[in-house]
Amino acid sequence: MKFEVPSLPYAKDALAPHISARTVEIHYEKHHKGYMKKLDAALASDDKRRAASLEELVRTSDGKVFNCAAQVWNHSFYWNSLSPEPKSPSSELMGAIEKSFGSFDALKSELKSVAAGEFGSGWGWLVRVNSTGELAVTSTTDAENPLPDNITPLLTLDVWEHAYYLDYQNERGRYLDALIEHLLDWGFASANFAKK
Ligand code: MN3
Repeated sequence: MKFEVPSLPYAKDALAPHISARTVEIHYEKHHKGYMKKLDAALASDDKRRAASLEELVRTSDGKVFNCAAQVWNHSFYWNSLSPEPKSPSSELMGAIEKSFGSFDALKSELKSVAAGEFGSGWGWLVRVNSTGELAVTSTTDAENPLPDNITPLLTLDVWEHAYYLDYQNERGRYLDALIEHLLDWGFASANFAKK
């Protein structure tokens, strides 16, 4: 298996006080790396799929391999969606935000409402719909992600309970406020938006 979980892009205590070092430690070391271990085990005797890229596996697999590969991909994307020193949107991204949502504040409020409304475990996303070029906010359930739908993810918010329960218990909304107000890195979203 050539896949490895990438290093965190910051120290484990860098997101505090909004996300504690203990949450990052368990989320990254146990959950994120745990999905990679399960993916390794699921592909142990499948040389063909072991040769695929992680993104190819996400796009073409189903069942357990999809679930593990997508959870590895989603978590790497999540860590990069957050930053202790988040940047603002590029002027190109801000233009698209205003076109699709009316204002940056309206987008933030939509992100919170859609991510908070995902019924169980899942993910909130800001995406570009490649067929129209419009931005949209969506949520997905469990390991599902927007990659197989010809949609380009720009940012993600993990709304599995393990992402916030130690810090916020059942209060998903307070966790989402902390992400949206303090940690979402619009510089990362701008770089993803610039990819054609
Ligand atoms: Mn998670």
